[in-house]
Amino acid sequence: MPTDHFLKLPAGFALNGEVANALRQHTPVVALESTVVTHGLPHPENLTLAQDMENAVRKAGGIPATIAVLDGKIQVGLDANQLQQLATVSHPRKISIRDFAPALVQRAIGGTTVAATLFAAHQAGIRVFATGGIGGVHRFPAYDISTDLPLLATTPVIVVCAGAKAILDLPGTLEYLETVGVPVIGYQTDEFPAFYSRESGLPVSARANSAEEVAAIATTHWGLGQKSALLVAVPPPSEVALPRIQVEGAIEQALAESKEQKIRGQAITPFLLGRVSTLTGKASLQANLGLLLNNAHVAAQIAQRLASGQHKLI
Ligand code: PSU
Ligand code: MN
Repeated sequence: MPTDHFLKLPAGFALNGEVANALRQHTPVVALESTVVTHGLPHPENLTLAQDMENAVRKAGGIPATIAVLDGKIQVGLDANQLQQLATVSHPRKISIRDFAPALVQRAIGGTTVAATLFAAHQAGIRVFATGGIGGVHRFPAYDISTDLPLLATTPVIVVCAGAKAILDLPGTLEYLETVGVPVIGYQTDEFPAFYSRESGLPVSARANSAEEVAAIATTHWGLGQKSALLVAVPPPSEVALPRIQVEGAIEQALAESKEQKIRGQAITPFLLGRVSTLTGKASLQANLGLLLNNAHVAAQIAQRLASGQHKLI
């Protein structure tokens, strides 16, 4: 057991006191992504969502660790002021793993992507992470593959999501995850969800029916000596989920606009998600908020089982 592993964090990290205590005492900790706060949601929904996600983790008996870059450090766990600063700053950076060092040196403020949050969570010894949807293989251009995927291949953390962002090439994204050996676990489902929608027509690699089963599969996977993440795909709650056909029209239009405006690189995901959100109106915002909260709740339950060891070891 890496008892004081987190005390050896490199100088570029700042570990929140409450999170440090939780890790020391083996209280369940759930890492939370922050690009959704800086680039994914409008203000003030971004701040209330971040606070609600933290509360959802606490209600389920866990300690939240929202990860972001502020004050020249990779912050693992934010206090109320830091969260507010992150949610209101103008021109925040979108920070993936290669963007950390420049952002620290230049004392920039930024939200961390799934890849960057995974990296930081693992460095701090956190084993469960909740997000909305992972990045993946883009539909266009197809060579645009999110750093989220190679990081999932090499980082032993449970990532709880509602699948991959619906704007992506979902079959291509699942093929990549198969190639690099990341288990894709459907949470009480056999189908990979499509972020806003419960259905995609695509299968997961295994199904788990409870938090306990996820914890057992993760412990067994890592116990074999495997180093990858486990992707836990949770369908968005029925009350907020949108039919896939309704979202697809908006995605097609957003994609056409992105081609026309030659949007590329880091900017494409926020652009497409922003356009889909505008085109589908309040319904997609409600779906996005609902699935994020649900994922935080499920992640906390998994972290609880993992921390208590209340699962069968194979
Ligand atoms: N939510 C948004 N916009 C984003 C993201 C989330 O509304 O840009 C981030 C996620 O953090 C995800 C990342 O990890 O987009 C993937 O972006 P890219 O395709 O540039 O790797
Ligand atoms: Mn990209």
